Amino acid sequence: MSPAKKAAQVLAASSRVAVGCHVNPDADTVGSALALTWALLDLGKHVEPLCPDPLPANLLFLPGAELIRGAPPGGAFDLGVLVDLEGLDRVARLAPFFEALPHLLTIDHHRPHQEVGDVRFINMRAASTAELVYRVLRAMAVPLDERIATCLLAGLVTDTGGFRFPNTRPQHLALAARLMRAGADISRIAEEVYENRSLAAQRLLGRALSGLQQTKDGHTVWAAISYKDFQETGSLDADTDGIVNHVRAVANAEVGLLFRETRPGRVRVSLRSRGRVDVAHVAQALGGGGHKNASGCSFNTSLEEAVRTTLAEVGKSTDSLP
Ligand SMILES: [Mn+2]
Repeated sequence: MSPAKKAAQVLAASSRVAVGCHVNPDADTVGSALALTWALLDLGKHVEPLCPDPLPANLLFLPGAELIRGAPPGGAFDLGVLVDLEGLDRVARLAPFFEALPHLLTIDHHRPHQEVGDVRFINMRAASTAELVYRVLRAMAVPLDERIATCLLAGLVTDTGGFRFPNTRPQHLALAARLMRAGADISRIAEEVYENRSLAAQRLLGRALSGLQQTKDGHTVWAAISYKDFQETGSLDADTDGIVNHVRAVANAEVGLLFRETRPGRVRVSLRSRGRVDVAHVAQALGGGGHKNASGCSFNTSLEEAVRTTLAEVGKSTDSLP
């Protein structure tokens, strides 16, 4: 049986389902969770979508965003579904709740660092979790409507960088067409997600880009945002979303890095590759994880120390490049 059919079977057999999104939620985890929520509600099931963090303002347009709760609900559940996450640590304080459920289904496209769930639908070649959820819904014979299509297309659009990243394949454009025919408005999704930034977030972007630095060989470009930058612009870590893609956009840069000192002594790093360098490999060596072209890790050190350590590890992969 295909993993999509197996997932569909487990969902069909459950009547009370909790769906979990990852910390620092993005459109793929939230869109996937909400598409599943609508489908299961339509089938007459009790569904609770959960997220350990509040949704960023640019995802509140997603149909059903108001249904997402931050705390585990009361009552018994037969099934937990985790979407777009590769380890229980990614649901943070909700982990004990999901771990205690009788069954756990994981639908994801990240390289797993934990075998979470007794039923797993993992496809690392997928560009988004949303397209895997689409396959599960199709296996369940759930009809697409505007709500479900909007949630899935939001995940697909953002995880392919608006169909520009190297993970974009013809099947993604075909799926986007299918979702648009079901009522999803792609230009509204793009506007809501990408052109909804606060003034503080835009000013933070300006600071990050004005401090861009480059290694001597030009392969790696990085920006560092200090705790002071956050304080002086009145912005939050969620406002750094997307900045790393501007960093990588420098001509000939193979790797783009964004360092954020989210609080003194705590640094989070986003790594992006154009495709020749496997940044999942780099992040794993530094205790993090992710995809070949997009990964992350964190440090409990100063900003300078985090930059030095990361550049040394990235150098092992870029030194051999021409
Ligand atoms: Mn994803």
